[in-house]
Amino acid sequence: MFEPTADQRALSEVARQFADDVIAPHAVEWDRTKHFPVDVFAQAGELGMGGMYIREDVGGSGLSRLDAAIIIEALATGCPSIASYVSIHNMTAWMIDAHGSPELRRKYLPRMCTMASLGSYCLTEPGAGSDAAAVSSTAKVDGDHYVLNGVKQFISGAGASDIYVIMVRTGGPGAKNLSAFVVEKDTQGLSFGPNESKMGWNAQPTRQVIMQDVRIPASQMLGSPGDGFRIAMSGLNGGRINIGASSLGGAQSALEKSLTYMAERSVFGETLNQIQALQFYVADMATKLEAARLLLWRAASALDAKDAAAVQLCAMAKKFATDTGFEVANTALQIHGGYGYLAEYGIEKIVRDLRVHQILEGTNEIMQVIISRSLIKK
Ligand code: FAD
Ligand code: 2MC
Repeated sequence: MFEPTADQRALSEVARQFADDVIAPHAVEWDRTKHFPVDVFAQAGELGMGGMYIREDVGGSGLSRLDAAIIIEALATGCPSIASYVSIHNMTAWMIDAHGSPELRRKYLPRMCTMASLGSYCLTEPGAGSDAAAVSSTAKVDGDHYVLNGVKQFISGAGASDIYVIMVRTGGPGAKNLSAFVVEKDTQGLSFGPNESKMGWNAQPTRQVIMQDVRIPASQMLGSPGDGFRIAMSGLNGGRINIGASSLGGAQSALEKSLTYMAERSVFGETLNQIQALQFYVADMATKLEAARLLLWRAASALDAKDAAAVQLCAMAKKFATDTGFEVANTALQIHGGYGYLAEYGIEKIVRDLRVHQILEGTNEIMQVIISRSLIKK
């Protein structure tokens, strides 16, 4: 629990090497040019990162949530936006693995595990963000098909991804009347909005997913009619751990850059690392990261163990790790002085990327709602 196993250390080293060699050297450029590096995802897929906790019979790696959190943290030292997209892809694939029919699993997962096919998770709508059960997109039965209509907002990877898991309403109001469907990119009636102009996460596109009479076989449904909200939420438990891990990786890299910079930069005749105020900054940064990491590992272990407390632990870990990651990265920017504000140092990009982790996969206020509900039983 407190110490990764030798296997977990090896996974972390492979992911860190990949981040150092393949991602980090290009991260600032990809942010500037809004480049979504599909070829890099294919390389990550070859290393088993496309189906981290997918069963092995369809090409998955069969790892635990704790293993995955360790991998995502290491990957995010290269670029949190890339690592977070890898997490969203894995969440989408896991929903098909856990809730799809044997046919859907065989049809989609082998290519998703190698990241030859990329996945997107489509829950949010213009009128349904935090209140996810307010989804108004619909799927109406038409013989042995369903016809989907509506708009999904803020969909990561949209337009580039091949596979869309979409939650829509198949009955009356409320959480119990949503269903989840797998929709392929080229399905007639499916289209995408323009790539949103964003503060961060520029190495992945964010677009609307628009459904206009999208007709798909009923066999594309995950689980049964009415299971959609539960499926969506169970995907998010692991997603929230990974978003927290991605924040830790970004912040860890900002801390490492700060230590290097402090050894090089001189002020008032001494290097920055001789100044006690800044020494205390890095001491606090490392301490907070370690505390957040332990809570994250605790939550991941609870999810692996199917512990009844896993939902609130995942919410605690998401909030604590994403708040901590942002705070640490922002302090790293301060340590760099004016240079931290320049794009070429790569610090301001980490701050921008980590800011959105406090908003997506459930805002940190919604994490407080989940935690407080578990404390104050209704
Ligand atoms: P709102 O729900 O309108 O919230 C506004 C404010 O009110 C927030 O501060 C919120 O915390 C607060 N609030 C709301 N309800 C409560 C409450 N009960 N108690 C206390 N405070 C409350 N969604 C997907 O489905 N798939 C994706 O791939 C995806 N990717 C994203 C990528 C980016 C870059 C962004 C920005 C968002 C993405 N999202 C995605 C959507 C994201 O999950 C939502 O933005 C988020 O859940 C918040 O919803 P909202 O933006 O509608 O805010
Ligand atoms: N895990 C498993 N089940 C869950 C769950 C979870 N995390 N959260 C809720 N459920 C179940 C819950 O147990 C209940 O089941 P049952 O009817 O059997 O009792 C059912 O779902 C309905 O739950 P609630 O009554 O709690 O539903 P409510 O409408 O009150 O809202 C809330 C729950 C606020 C927690 C949920 O709407 C939420 O998580 N909102 C945030 C939305 C979000 O995270 N969006 C992220 C989009 S993806 C993204 O941003 C990406 C970047 C990919």
